[in-house]
Amino acid sequence: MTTRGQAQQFDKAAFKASVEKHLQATYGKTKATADARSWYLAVGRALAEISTGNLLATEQHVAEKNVRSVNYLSLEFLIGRLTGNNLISLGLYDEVSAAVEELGLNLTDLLEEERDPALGNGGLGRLAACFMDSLAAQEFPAVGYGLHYEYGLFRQSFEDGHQVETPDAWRGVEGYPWEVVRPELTQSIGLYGHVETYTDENGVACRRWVPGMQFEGVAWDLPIVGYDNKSVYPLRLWECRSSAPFNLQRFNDGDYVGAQYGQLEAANVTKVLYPNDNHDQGKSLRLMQQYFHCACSIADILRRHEAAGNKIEDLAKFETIQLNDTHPTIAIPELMRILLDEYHLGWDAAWAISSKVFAYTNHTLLPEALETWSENLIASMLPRHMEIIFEINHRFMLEVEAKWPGDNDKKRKLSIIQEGPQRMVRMANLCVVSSYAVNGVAALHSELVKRDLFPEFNELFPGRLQNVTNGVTPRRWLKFCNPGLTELVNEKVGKDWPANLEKLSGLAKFADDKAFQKRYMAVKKDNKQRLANWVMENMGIELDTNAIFDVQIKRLHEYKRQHLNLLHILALYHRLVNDPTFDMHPRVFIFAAKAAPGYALAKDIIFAINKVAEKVNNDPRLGGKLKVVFVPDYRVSLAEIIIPAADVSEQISTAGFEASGTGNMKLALNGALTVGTMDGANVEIREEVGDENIYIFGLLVDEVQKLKQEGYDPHRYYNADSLLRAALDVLETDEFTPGNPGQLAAIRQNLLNGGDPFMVLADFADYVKAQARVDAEYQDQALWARKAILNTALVGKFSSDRSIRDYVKNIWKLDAVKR
Ligand code: 7GP
Ligand code: PLP
Repeated sequence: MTTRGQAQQFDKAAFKASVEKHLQATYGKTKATADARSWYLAVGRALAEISTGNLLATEQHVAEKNVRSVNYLSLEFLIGRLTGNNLISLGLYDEVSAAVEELGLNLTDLLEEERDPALGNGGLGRLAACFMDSLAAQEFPAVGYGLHYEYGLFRQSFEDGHQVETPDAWRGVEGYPWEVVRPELTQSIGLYGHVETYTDENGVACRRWVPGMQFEGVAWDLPIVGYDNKSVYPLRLWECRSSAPFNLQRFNDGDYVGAQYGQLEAANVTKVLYPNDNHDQGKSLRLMQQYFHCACSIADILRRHEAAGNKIEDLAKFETIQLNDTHPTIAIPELMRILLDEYHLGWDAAWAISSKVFAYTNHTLLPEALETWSENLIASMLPRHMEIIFEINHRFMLEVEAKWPGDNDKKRKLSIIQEGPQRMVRMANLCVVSSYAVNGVAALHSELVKRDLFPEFNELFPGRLQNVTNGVTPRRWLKFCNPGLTELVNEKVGKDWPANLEKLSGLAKFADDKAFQKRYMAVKKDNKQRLANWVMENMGIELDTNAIFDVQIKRLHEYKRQHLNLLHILALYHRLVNDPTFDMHPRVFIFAAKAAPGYALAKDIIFAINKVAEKVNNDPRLGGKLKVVFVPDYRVSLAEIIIPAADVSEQISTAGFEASGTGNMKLALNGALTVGTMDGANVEIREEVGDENIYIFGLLVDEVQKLKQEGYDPHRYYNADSLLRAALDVLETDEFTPGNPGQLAAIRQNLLNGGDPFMVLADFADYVKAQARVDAEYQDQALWARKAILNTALVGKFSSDRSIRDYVKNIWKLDAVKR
């Protein structure tokens, strides 16, 4: 990896001295007592000196320019390890590698010491991380706002095939070397209490919130280092602390225990990330997290605005706030509250500002993920916010009445308040009503948002509902994770593709070049060997790198259909054992996925895959043709090893359910061929790479919906297909759980008697056919190489740089600020 034009000035001697200083002064080790971890920490800290300097300088530069910026509010940022990536962005990879070598260390080994900051669940959090990277790379002024969870996403291990969760204290005892605390940015945040009316100095009656307790929000900044430039933007993570030894008011009221109870709660607010992906659990502590996040972030945005000498009336001119799904929705009534109660603006003036500040991204159509909060909960925790939400809704209902006079069904459907025995606040409705732009995350998804989720909103607010197709950062997801392919690409299209991914299209002309094909496949082979070594070292399973590496890595969810993949494996197993005429190219099925701790069926699927793996990996009848590996603890750093090694990418969600997917983009970029449904961004990947370079199968969105309406019957498929029957029925036996028949039966139950909610059986036959094509075409290595090369060449559209430019042009309207 080479240094580029904008690389930092690097003084090797000074850097080494800084590492040694931190080893001793910060981490209390001598060269004699230091272990690999303390060396990693010292190197990280020495590098952070550089990035922190640039962070503060960028902050000052942007403030002086007094330009418009975007504030990306997200409860999750799944950033992954920073050291390797920041070295690439700083342009110092080779220099630091050489410097640490002189200290007797190996950089690759040191990088392995870093624990992933797993401050997100999956796609939504990882997207936020790619977006921050692309904002910094293109120097669009931005601040990322999130939470400083003490525990990130749980760590996963397996005990007898079952998922076991343990807490993830990602900062370790020593703290994370890349973060810097910003005590001067501390915010005071209220909760509970009551609302009162008072008369101001002009004799006007006003409302104000008197919180029942106060928390402190402490800011930690992580540096988002711009690739090949000098800008570093903050990812600002708020940590909750208690502000006083105890709640004074309650203490004085004689409520001694209650006073300290508040203390205990403060410590809990940012303790742990909720481990749900595409699922809303509705716990009150989660609402507290959401409000704490929003209140700290809004206060910080207003602080910056005022410090620059700007008028509050001009807020929307200087700041836009992107809501990453509905999790930060409470920022809307929080800004309104401040404008009304603290700046004393009238409703119309406040709304004129607020309704031009917020934009909202929808990431899912799954009903169980659409957040609602009970009115009672909001009213007790945030009484003034509940009043404001009612007022927003009241005015909105007047608009609905004006558009559709007398249509109460429309009002019931669109209202922010869902009526019922327990009234609920629909956060998505609040977002759509209060934002100047709403977007879905892939073309198909955005169409479904308009057509199925919010058709009336689309009529009421023409143009508000838009699309921005997701993307991934080419720095982490090609340059950093796949050095072999990087070298090859550099040679063919030059070195500036990481900042201009469309340049990869220059590879297409080598797709039929035999020598290039050989080198491309040799890189793939090396990456497969690297993964095979990892699997051997960590799991003791031997993998043959001549086999097809078939990869499904993502959260475990019924809609993502890991169980469809499993049924295919069981079908292959059945045929290998029972059908002497059947043959196949050796294949390794690689899974990695965490299941939400409360999601029983997802855990059953993990258990089943692990049990099937135990059996097939040791069954001599299979002649080594079939291997199944469930790699534990899926996380960004594991994705970085698996993705470059993949031949086949499984993107097999039920059409209409995967909003976009981003794993699909990373895998295609690294030369894996997609086996996929016409869902999410698969549709656009197919458009880019061409139908002959992707394996599309299964029902289309409209077919799924029609089948559901007509009455879907899984038994129909079961009765008609003997291979499917064999694959399902073996789950009832003790084939994979000797002596314990029925341990895997829950999956079969769900698919047959549970109605098969995600139509696994309907897509099974077509899936098996697509897989047979994969098997046949892989055996023609030149043909396969051609297809893989074309995948790398033609997915330049899926750079998150392009996504960010789409946001900038169509929604945020920002100018870049070069340093
Ligand atoms: C995910 C979507 O499921 C995935 O399709 C998309 O690529 C990703 O967001 C980024 O847009 N959604 C979540 O991770 C999630 O938890 C519920 O959404 C709010
Ligand atoms: N989790 C991690 C660790 C990832 O790196 C990614 C994307 O690469 C995802 C989840 C999202 O995967 P998918 O888009 O397949 O759901």
